[in-house]
Amino acid sequence: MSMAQSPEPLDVDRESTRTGMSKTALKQGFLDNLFYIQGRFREVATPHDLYMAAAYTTRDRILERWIKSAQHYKSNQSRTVCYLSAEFLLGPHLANNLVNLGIVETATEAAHELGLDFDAIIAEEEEPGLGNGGLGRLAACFMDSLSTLQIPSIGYGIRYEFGIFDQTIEDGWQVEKSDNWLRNGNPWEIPRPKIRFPVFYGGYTEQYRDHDDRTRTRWVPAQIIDGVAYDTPILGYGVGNVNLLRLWKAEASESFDFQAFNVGNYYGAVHAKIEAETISKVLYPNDEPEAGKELRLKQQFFFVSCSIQDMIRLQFNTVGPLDSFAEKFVVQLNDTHPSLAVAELMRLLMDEHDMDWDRAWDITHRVFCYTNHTLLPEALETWSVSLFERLLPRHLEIVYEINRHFLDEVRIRFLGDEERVRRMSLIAEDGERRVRMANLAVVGSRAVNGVAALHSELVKTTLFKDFHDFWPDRFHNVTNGVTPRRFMVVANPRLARLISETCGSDDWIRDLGRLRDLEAHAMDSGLHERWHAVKIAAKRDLAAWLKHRTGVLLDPEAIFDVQAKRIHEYKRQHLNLLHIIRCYQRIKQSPNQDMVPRAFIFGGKAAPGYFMAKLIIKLINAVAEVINNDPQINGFIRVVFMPDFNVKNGQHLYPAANLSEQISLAGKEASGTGNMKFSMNGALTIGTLDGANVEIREEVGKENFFLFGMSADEVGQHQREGYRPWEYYARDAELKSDIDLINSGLFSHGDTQLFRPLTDRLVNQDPFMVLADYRAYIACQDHVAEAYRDHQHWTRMSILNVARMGKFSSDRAIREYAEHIWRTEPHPIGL
Ligand code: Z2T
Repeated sequence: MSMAQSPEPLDVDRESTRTGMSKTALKQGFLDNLFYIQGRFREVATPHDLYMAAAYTTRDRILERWIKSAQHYKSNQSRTVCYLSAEFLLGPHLANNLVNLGIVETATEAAHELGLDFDAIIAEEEEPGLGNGGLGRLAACFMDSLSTLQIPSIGYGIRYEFGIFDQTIEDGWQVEKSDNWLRNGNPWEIPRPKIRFPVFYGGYTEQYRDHDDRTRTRWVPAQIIDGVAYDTPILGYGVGNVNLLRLWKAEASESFDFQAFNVGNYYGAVHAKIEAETISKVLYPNDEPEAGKELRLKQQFFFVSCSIQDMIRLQFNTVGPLDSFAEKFVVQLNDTHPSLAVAELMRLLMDEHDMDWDRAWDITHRVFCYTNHTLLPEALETWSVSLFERLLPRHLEIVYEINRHFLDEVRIRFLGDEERVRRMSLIAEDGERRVRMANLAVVGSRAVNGVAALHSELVKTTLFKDFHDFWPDRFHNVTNGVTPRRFMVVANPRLARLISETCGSDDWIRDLGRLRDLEAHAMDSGLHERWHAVKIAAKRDLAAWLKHRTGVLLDPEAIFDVQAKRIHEYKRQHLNLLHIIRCYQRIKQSPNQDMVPRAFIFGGKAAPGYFMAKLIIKLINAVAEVINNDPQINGFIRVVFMPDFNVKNGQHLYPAANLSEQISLAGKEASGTGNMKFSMNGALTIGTLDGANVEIREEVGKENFFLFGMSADEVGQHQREGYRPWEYYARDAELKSDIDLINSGLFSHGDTQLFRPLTDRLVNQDPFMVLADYRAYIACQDHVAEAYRDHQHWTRMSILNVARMGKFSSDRAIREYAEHIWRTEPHPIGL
């Protein structure tokens, strides 16, 4: 960490071109960076050169605040939140940093005076897609809010060389292309080659006697890999605080390399380098664990070990002795991916820093907190004991020892209840023995939370019922939130401006509850007109974007009905499809009926190995092709699949949506966060009582939310009574004809077999009860269409949705974590 003083301006020019916020300073800074870093003149610069110069000019202004923050945190020995996450789905930095610096207008004017197209410069940025979906994006929103709330924090993760794949659609199928996001350089990161830690793998453990004749354990690894820090500054909105996102890149250990050279094995040394670097090479593109992938376990241990070693280094650099480690640091585990941290901290405290078990455990279990993100049983991580032992022999010993202490406690409390002991054990013993990472995380943590009220209840009553019986006070809820900076101000500047003008202030950007001020104007016809105009403008922009990318032309007057999220059966994109097919059949049967035009828009990636999800994408595109080209439909309904849904593309989608599809089977979506992003941008929701939908509906009012379908309780009941989807198929003639139409080959050039795996699964198994909710969904969609006819009323509902979304700011979520879980205080850095 830099010990330097905040840079004193050497002279006026330097001050103004590196840190000045005036238009002149920005222009000069930009031209200097273009010349001295990019080696370009204005006349020969490529669009990418211009983007890089803009990025450096912005970064210059952040760095000064960063050094100030680091110095303040250090000298105050501030309690620090460490957010450990295998994923950070950041999205593009430039526009977001300009908003947080408060210089969007000045920068835009500066660019125009230089004759540059600023929007084009911003669009040049390749986004760091270091995450799959909600979980990774949540981590990014939390980083923004931690800085904005001035809470000292470090995000720790992996600097994947390849992030989530780029999706293209070829012949209707998803095709994955590798995401070479670092190809043209990354101006936002600062490599820290001297912040480097060794990470051990494999080998064996042995006992030895130390100087005090105590028995100690030594881990003799078979492989050592170095983790090198790459830092990205995360600036808060309108504050001087800059926190750190520290991502680890794997490199061959210098000492290992040297050994290979000594025996003359040059090729061996180079090979070791290549193998070492594979550890941070690529993000696993699944939203649930891929069974038994050794490299994935290596990745998890890699970033966990580097991060904990770094925290111990910081402890020595700031506070001193390790006894106060749990006062200096709190670690939030983002799902179980980093839960090896529990065993790794124990190992480092005992084996490297001389602590006995009890002292080490006392610290460890006060440091960690764990967030659960799913109830889906197939998404709970376990690792086979044999793989675990081969890779992390010392950690297996520690896990066993934690388990022994823990199960002794369980046995004392629940005498003779060996069935319970078996369920709560860190080791699953049915079949091949496996380490249960969720149980490790719960046992090793001081607090456990779910991500929406319903989900946190289900965590207590189903998933972790035994643990809740045992430690009721350990369980919490923190409903997710999203950052209004990126998802309102950056994504939807027109709406942001209208809100600020209507409320007479932009305070809502840091205090989202202030959106309530809009309610006073919800009946104001002047506002209605402007609100509608803002939405139409966003719809035109999106339509142009989609026309350019897909060739499909949408009517901006139509209802923009959007479902954008990972493709998964539990999210039920196929339920949406059945409604589209119903609309299609209705028009075919009575072509002259008066119906509200709709544009059905989908976006989302399927895990490359998830066959059924990929088939759903193919079916969306197949249905689109038929409907969009049927002259009888005549554009009344249109279907389009937005390729490569990611943060950047999502920013085009949220502002343009009229209707947000949140139609998962109740009890399956832990929270959802897209639901919040849409509603904040004035879309109405059609949704089930699942995840955060429940709370969104409570906030916006049930009259402003289109609810349908079974509740989580009803789902459970229905399943216990025996669910027979084929009976729905047999009894509901329209449902039957919609499914039969898929099987007819109409959407597949006569191929009656292509979609059989999907339709057979619906009729015979239907694990996510699409057929049970079909009728209610169709009826609810009919209400939506009727409601849309009354433009005044719809606009009023849209305004009220935005006005009542204050709760769903990630600032509120972070405040709850800080107060109830972390017990951290803000440390303001002045401007
Ligand atoms: C993920 O994005 C989510 C849960 C996971 O469980 C894994 C991934 Cl990659 C292991 C999502 C949830 O599905 C979603 O409901 C939630 O809003 C989001 O995490 C953030 O909590």
